[in-house]
Amino acid sequence: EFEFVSGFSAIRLIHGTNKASVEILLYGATVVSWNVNDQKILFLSDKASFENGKGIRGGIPVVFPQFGPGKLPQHGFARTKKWTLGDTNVDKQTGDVTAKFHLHDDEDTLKIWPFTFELTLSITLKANKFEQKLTVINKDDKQFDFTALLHTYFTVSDINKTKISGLRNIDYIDKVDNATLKHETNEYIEFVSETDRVYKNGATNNNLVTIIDNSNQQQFEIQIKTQTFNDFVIWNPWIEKAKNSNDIGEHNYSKFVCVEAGQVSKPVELNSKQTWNASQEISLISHS
Ligand code: TA6
Repeated sequence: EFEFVSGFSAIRLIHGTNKASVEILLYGATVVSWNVNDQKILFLSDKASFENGKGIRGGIPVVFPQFGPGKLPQHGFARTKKWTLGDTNVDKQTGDVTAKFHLHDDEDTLKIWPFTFELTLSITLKANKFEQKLTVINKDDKQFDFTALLHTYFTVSDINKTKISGLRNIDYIDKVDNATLKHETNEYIEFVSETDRVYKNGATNNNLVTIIDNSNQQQFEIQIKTQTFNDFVIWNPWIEKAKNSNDIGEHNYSKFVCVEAGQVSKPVELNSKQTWNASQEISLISHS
């Protein structure tokens, strides 16, 4: 079923099984929560700012058409625009709930990025899974290039006890070491300091990245499967940067890890009138 929250500024999808729910703001089509059996899978900072002009600190902001800094505002404009709600659907057999969100060019986007386009973010909530499919349509009569990413913040009990698997033997750009290109030799990525890496084509080799939260007996695994998003960004700002950030704070640094499916190491070149699709499917494997 569906519920509108705070005067239509957000929509909640509710599944009949596992008390599963997802809440999505029209602002950025940002998913701000995904809960299964009262467990909060996504991190949302208690200092997150919901004011216009900023991405939300937590949940899943959509990065488009530019990842990181550059000509456009950091991480592009999709995460700070108001999207519209399109079709919604409940599958009568499975109870799976889908909602679609749309964004297209307007006066403001054309000023900084001179192309006509349409984005659709389709979100499906299943009993213990959650899917996001991003569609980009080039409506212009010329080609445009873009990068795109789902900037997913996962809750962990303690970053010091969190491990990520599935990225072994993949080259990555280490953004905290002068963007040096390195090769991942470890089975598990662990966190001991600020981490900001772009695993290139991480998804084509393996197609499955797992987050293992090992704290206090509480063990759960989250699996991320992707299509077309060929890169994975892994980020934790660590203590100092969290402390100096207005919307994170020192108390939050250990409570999340960003594992971000995207296409960022090589921009997509999309011809006039062409469509590009990419998706992630996140599964909750076990929890206690
Ligand atoms: O995806 C990682 C990253 O690009 C980091 O470099 C870090 O800056 C983070 O995103 C957050 O960016 P934001 O603009 O939301 O502060």
